[in-house]
Amino acid sequence: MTAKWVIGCTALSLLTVQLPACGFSASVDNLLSPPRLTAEQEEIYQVLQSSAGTQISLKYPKSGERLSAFLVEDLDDDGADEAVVFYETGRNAVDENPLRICMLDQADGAWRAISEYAAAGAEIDRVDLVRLGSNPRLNLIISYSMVDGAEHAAEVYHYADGTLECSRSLQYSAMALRDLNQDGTLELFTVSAAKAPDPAAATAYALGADGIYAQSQINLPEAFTDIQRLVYGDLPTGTGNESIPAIYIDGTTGATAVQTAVLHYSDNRLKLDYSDRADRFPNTIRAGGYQTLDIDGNGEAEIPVNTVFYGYSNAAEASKLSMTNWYVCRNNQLIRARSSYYSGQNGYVFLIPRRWERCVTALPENDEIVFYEFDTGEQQANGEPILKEPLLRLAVVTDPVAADAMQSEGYLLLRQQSGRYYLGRLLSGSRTLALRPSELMTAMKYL
Ligand SMILES: [Ca+2]
Ligand SMILES: [Ca+2]
Ligand SMILES: [Ca+2]
Repeated sequence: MTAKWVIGCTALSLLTVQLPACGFSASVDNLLSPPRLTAEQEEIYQVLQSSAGTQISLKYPKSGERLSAFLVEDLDDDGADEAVVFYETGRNAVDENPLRICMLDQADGAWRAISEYAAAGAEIDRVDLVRLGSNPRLNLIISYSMVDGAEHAAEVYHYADGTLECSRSLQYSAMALRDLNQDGTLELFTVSAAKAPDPAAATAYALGADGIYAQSQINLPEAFTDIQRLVYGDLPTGTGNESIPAIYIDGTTGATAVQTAVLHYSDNRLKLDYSDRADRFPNTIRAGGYQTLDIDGNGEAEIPVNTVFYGYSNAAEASKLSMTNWYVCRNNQLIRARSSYYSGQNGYVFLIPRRWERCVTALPENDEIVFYEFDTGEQQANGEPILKEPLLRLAVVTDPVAADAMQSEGYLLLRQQSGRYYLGRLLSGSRTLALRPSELMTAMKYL
């Protein structure tokens, strides 16, 4: 079970963002052996066995805050708890999905099974119990992954008048329960990859007081074949200091590329704020590892796109090091906010100080990245820049002895994280371009 949980959680964090990253609220004991049942769970389990048979095995959600096979809550707000149990039954046919949900209620102090349901997927991704929109009822949202692991489904239930009603069945690639418009109520948000003939689409559901969903769907211009992640951030409207909460969708296009579309939700409607257009440059297309994130910590998300480092635009392809530019969206256009050196392998971003822009470049040297001032007036015959003084060396090592030795040579230890030592050596270079240690500290972002 340990392996399966860990794989499930890793896959979730890579593929989709559904509320907080996977919660390891289960204790170490829980991960090593099936959780011991409480007296109440034991009682419910006995009733389940007499209803569904003894050949059953409990099933546990892979992520989220509710990691138990038992959900015991007051679902209909009548003051008494109901129970929902996830399990597989051993008496199914070969081609039948064995995953089941059993609903139990109490009468005269004893549990009794009310109904059994076939689950809408092979594994339970997560279980949430939330109010949606302005409707006061509690919704039990069970999310599933399919056998292939790529497709997902969710069912929204509520318990009323002694029956568990399903108000929505959804299929999606990424899902979130989030207050998209920041009005104090949650919406259910899904994004589906394109599946011919259907385009990729985003859908928001808010549940009205009358129990009817206000549903808004927009088709996404990109033919996303999968959704990598959902990212949230403020998007300035261009009017004073006003900003709106926006949703950034990093989706897969082509074999390994990623593109980003930006939306927001207001007046019960989704609206598209940015998508790539063939006639505009730059576009958001880049390799899959480059994820949209708030790189400078100002609340607005930035989209990373690669280009070549300053000074190398006329040089041969082989000699070029990638520089990553971080873009924000304004009026359906990308505006560069910052430039950086991005090391996906070592898990860091070095934001290029503004006074280095267009006059400092970077080169790999002996497993380090070295930043040089270059001649902005002339270049070498092969198109490469004429390098002047080095300004900074960045190194990442895993050996503590090596890290110690480098510090005695004058490297600063910038961070120690996940078994890695991040080190930087400031070199005098030109007086106007030399960095202070505090500037180096703030320029480094760790992923
Ligand atoms: Ca109840
Ligand atoms: Ca809301
Ligand atoms: Ca930002």
